[in-house]
Amino acid sequence: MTEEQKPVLIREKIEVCELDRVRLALMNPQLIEQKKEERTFDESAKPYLELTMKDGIETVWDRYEMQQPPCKYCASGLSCSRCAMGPCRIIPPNRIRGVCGADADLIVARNLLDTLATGAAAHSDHGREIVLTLYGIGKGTVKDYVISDREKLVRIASEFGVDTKGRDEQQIAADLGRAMLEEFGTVKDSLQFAARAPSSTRGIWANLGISPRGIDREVVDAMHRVQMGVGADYQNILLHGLRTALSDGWGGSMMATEISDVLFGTPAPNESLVNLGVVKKDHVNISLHGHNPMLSEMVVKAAKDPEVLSLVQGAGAKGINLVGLCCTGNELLMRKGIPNAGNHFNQELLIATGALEAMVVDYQCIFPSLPRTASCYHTFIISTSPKSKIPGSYYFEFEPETAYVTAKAIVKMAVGNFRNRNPDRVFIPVKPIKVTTGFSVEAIRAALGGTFKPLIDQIANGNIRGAVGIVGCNNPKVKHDYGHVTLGKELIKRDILCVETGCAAIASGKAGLLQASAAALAGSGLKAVCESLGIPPVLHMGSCVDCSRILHLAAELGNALNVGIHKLPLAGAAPEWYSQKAVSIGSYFVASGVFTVLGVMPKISGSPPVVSLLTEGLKGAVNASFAVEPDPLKAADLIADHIERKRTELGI
Ligand code: SF4
Ligand code: MSK
Repeated sequence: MTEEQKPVLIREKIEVCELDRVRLALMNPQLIEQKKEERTFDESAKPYLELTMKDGIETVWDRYEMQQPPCKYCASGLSCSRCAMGPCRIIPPNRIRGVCGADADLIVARNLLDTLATGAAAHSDHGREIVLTLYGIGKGTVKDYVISDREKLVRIASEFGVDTKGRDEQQIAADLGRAMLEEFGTVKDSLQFAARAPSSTRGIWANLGISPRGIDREVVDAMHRVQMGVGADYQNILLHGLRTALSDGWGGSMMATEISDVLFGTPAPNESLVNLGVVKKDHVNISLHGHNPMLSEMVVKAAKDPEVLSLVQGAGAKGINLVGLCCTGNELLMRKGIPNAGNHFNQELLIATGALEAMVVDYQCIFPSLPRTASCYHTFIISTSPKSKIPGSYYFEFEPETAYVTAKAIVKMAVGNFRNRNPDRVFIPVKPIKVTTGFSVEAIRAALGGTFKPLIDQIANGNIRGAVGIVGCNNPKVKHDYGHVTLGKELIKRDILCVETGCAAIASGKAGLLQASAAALAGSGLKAVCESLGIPPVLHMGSCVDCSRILHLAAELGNALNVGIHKLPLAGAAPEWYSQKAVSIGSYFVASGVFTVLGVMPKISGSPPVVSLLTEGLKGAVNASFAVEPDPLKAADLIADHIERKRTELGI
């Protein structure tokens, strides 16, 4: 779009009816107090929860209550509406097959593969958009972005066999971009980044026939298998789920991570702030929410534009305060030190500060209800992706070719909205918490003196018993942030290093675990290591796609010891997951050999054979499995036992 173009309002402006608010408003202070404590573990969220309950402003917790009790067939994976002969439900003793003849195991497995493929597609499509931008830079069609990490560009180009000698950045970007785009539909037998995995891990994949091939192919193959009349063997369906997940972890997500580093800079340790207290009373506040850093990076640039700054002065504000949310927020926090207002369940509460001029979103994890929440305030919801149009939002079509002009128009619109703010409704009673973030694989290696040997030595001598990737979202089935924080605290106490991404990492930040001083909460071995390096015991490794950094780190450790990933004292955990993307992440962790504990039961309990395959049977295939444990203290026991078993097997 050009600068003259105006945003389009998607459908009509949403107005929340007063009656609706009166209906939802809670008058009983004791009930409000009780619900506030039941709903969240995040101290900064509590005053806002109280406010929204008093004012009848609907939040995710209210909608969750409205949905109770859930359909037990759907909850256990036993309903299917895949074709027009249905919908069907498995209700023993009489209804034990759908109209087509599918039994409980098949229906559950198909539903799970569908879920997983959705998540893998979301991550990988995000990755493709980042790579397309790199390619556009190379071809000269994208001019608003630059290569920020040339060394990494050259390193990855070499990995992809792209000639780098004597060639400029643009030429390398074009060839690397093209080579990566071809990964989505490659006819090769395996994705390039999968070569990073230890040979023993790759051997396991090859033996099982799950080496990840073209990313689009695996997702299309998954969609084909769940069509009525194709896959009828639940085991075969789930095996392809592992392959699809691997194409995300070692393909789409890894490309998203690596090329985001090339374009926007490889994260290095930096200090910032988190929680809802990052909003500033006297500034124009703009939140950046979603997953893809392309738009948000450009908004950061546009917020410094002299023309925009003169408008800010004219509006009577002291400046522009950009704050991140969810994973777009993680990307900005890791690379730019932009403060982060919170994770998934902070998105509605951020609007209740009354001081947010605009919430700018790209895609994924954005509640469709945000315009309803915003209609109770002056906040604009600004959507930007043709894939993620939201009724009641203002829409600017974002394209890499015109990124700066669009970002500037968005920031100007937010600045113009400052005058509509009602000062009497501004509510910022909380103080932000300090965090240290930016632990990319490169940054960890650098902190260790250029090699992973010191980390391996500390694991071998037992100061660090092992490492756990804690990842994933918030889910109203779990008290907000309780699962993440409790598990993290319990593990570091047992000398287990935590590496975190996504909403888990932000939860830890809000709880003070991303500070070097949190080493005091760790066991004596981990504490000594953290203090000598000046690092927190919980390392922030980025956004959801950056779970690929955790895979990469695991691969580096496996390669250094010349063992498969499954031999290492590692584990994964997703204590509060909700998203299809989390199903893909958990599955590529397990398929790569990492035991993974889920805090929320997937919709599979309707099929004991599927449950048994995922929690036991997979051990015989990929040497790792899932466990489900809602209590984070018990989950810590499972993880610690697993890590000790792996240590014994390694003879350390
Ligand atoms: Fe029913 Fe089979 Fe159609 Fe599913 S695919 S809706 S089980 S007939
Ligand atoms: S934002 S996928 S709620 S981690 Fe990545 Fe958070 Fe989960 Fe979205």
